[in-house]
Amino acid sequence: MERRPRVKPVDAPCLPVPVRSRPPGPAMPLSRRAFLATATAAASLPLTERLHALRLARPVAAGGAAPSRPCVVASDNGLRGVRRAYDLLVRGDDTLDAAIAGVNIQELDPEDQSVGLGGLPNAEGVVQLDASCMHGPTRRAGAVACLEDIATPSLVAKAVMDYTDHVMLVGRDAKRFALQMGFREQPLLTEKSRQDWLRWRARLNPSDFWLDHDEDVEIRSTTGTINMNAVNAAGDLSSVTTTSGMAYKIPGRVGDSPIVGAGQYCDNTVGAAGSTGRGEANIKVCGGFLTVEFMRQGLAPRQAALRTLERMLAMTEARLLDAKGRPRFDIQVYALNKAGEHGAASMYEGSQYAVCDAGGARLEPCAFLFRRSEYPAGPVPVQRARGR
Ligand code: SD4
Repeated sequence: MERRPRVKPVDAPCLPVPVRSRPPGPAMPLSRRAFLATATAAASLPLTERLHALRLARPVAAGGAAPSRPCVVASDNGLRGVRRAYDLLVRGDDTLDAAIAGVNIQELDPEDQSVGLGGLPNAEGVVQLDASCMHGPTRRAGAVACLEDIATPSLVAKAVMDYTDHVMLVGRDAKRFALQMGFREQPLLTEKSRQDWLRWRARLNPSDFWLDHDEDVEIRSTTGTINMNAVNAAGDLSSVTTTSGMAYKIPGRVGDSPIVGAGQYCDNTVGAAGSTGRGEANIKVCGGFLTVEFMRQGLAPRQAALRTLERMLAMTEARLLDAKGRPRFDIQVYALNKAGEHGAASMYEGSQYAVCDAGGARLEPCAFLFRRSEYPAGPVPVQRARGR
């Protein structure tokens, strides 16, 4: 007998939300003399301390106006999702239900190649999904990793949370659990993602037996992921992150997204945070947890996100840094506190995040540690296991 999912998946993608044209937030007031003094003093410091000093001096756009609740914050691909989640919060829905309904839009969108249906596959052409969630009011968490053939891993993660005494299920047993809970099995590899994978494979090694096609020079290997954090009018919080992970990853690889405390974290007394980008960098600093802890210590969400990035940088292995200590990857951290203040930061300039509050759904700029022009130039060096 086929059972209906006890957790109702959302299957109707929303229409895109128009981006409100909005002037960037006010720059931090800082005189030229003060900036130069800070920069000069900072020059003699070790890299991370120098970044810290410059970060305080650098006039980045402020992360939003006066805080208001409800508020929903997400990675930039969550612009439609934050609007949906916000609307659900306004009508009184639970914060985790609202956030998951928000990320379901990307999970079920075959055009988003970083999440759920249509996600780019692993090196063997198999789509393996990761997700985790946390419910602030009840202090519960759920996660799945390496889940195949189920388009909404966020809902499966919630089902783990709702119906088991465990926090995480993985691989084929996670799928078996999902099927038992009534989730529908479906092929997740779209024709577009399959073609991208075939091109990637053909160009892996010039001397293998797969022929390269000259017109196929552009290899799409970028990933996206969606993290969403929500606070309602009463100050209750929840968080969720869902992804197909790094494109063409080694089969079985699990990123940060399904790791509670890394890909996302929520403490109902403080706030919620999550991350997108190179998961390996985030796992090593437990970035979601760390960001919430920084907020607990009194940092504003944007400052907390920047601090977490500094820790990621400090924990980066030498092979991923250029001669000037700049990382060869990007990563973003998103943060929301109980008051409805929000902010986000990225290793490199140019990222945005989605937010929806009383001011509507919009994209805001992320703070950053490095200018885009500082991204290490030239070919990525051969990665060697030894010697670094
Ligand atoms: C992962 N953090 O699996 C994810 C991937 C990602 O933008 O967010 N890419 O490591």
